[in-house]
Amino acid sequence: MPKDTFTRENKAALLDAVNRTVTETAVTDIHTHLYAPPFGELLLSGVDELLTYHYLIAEFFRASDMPCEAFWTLDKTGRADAIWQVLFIEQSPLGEACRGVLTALDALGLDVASRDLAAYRAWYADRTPEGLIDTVLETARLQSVVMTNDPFDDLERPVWEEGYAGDPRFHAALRIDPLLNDWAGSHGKLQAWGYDVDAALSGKARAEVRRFLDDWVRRMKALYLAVSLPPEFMLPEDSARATLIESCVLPVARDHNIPYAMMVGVSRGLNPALRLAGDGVGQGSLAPISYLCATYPKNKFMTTYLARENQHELCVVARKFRNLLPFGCWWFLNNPSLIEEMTRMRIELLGPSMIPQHSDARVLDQVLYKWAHSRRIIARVLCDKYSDLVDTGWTVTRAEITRDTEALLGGNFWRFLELGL
Ligand code: FIX
Ligand code: ZN
Repeated sequence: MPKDTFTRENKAALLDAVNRTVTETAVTDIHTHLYAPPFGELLLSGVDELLTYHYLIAEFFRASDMPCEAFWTLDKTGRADAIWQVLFIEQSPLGEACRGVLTALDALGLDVASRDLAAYRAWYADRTPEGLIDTVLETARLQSVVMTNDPFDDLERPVWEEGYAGDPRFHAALRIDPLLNDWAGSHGKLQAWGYDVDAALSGKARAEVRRFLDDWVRRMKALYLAVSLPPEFMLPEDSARATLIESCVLPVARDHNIPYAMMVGVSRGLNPALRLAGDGVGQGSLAPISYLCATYPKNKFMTTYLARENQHELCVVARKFRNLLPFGCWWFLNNPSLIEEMTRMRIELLGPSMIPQHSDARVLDQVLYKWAHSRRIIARVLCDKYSDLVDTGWTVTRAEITRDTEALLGGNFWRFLELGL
């Protein structure tokens, strides 16, 4: 048997090859909240940002008796100090988001055992943002990341309008939550920007919304259009959101041959006192996704659901529609036990025709932990699946493992973008 062919006789070598390949293959991170250098302070990094991630803020309020209002009066350093003290010193940092901070610091070569927050701050103070980006992307082995780009964001919009030159490592995704989830509040902004729209979404207004979307897809060179949606999201229905999706978003996405991504199941502001940390989850319905895939076969859709309960049905719907690409383990699902369960189920139902993970990183350094942790789990699942395969008498080559892993960690996304329907 050739050296790079694996059978049930050389399983140890097979498992070693899978682990190495998943560890080393470059990733395209298809959904993040990171920004390219020209966006300046919108790109967050450093230990204080890691510690004040909203996942940790939610956990802090469980473990501390500090009133919310008192916490929000602290500056960034004060908040980070409080979180470090309560979540890392007064109890063990067992939760996934806490563990993530430590994985990230360790990956950067910092001494996690020292528990020396001042030393971590001093290390970061010596880095330039550009140097840190290079180090982090190389260490995490990320080929590129997709940003979340919101034309309604007053800090972000001017950077685009002033002629953002682009950075090959950072791609854009046009995010349209205010448009679809708050037409009553957002149509006035379109008017102010020179689009002749009205609250009732007349024929003229729909054409103008299409012009708005078209302008921004072009300006950003957006790889896809995206929105997050509440558990109640439904189609078809008589609502501004439904009209905007069917009459504006889908025609523009089709014209540009780009996917429309829906992230479903977030209950915004479940506990508003926690601000960004106060969002919750609710079980959604797959009916709108089936409806869209069947009714618009010339459109491409990407979908992730926030509720664990929706994951199996999403796989089944994806089996029926090649214009649907399921992706990632979003937010409250981005925990080892749930990533493992979802990745196994997706491989079993869809083979390697999906995107197992995205980072959702809000802080640059987070990709170090999010990808390290997920790579381990993806590798474990693939080891089991290839092992089951060779048990049948099938043989697997190193080149085939590389092909499948590259598809899962980025290739499927790029191929889906190229797909013509
Ligand atoms: O809507 C989103 O893209 C979410 O990922 C965020 O709103 C959320 O706050 C987050 O960071 C989850 O990981
Ligand atoms: Zn996100």
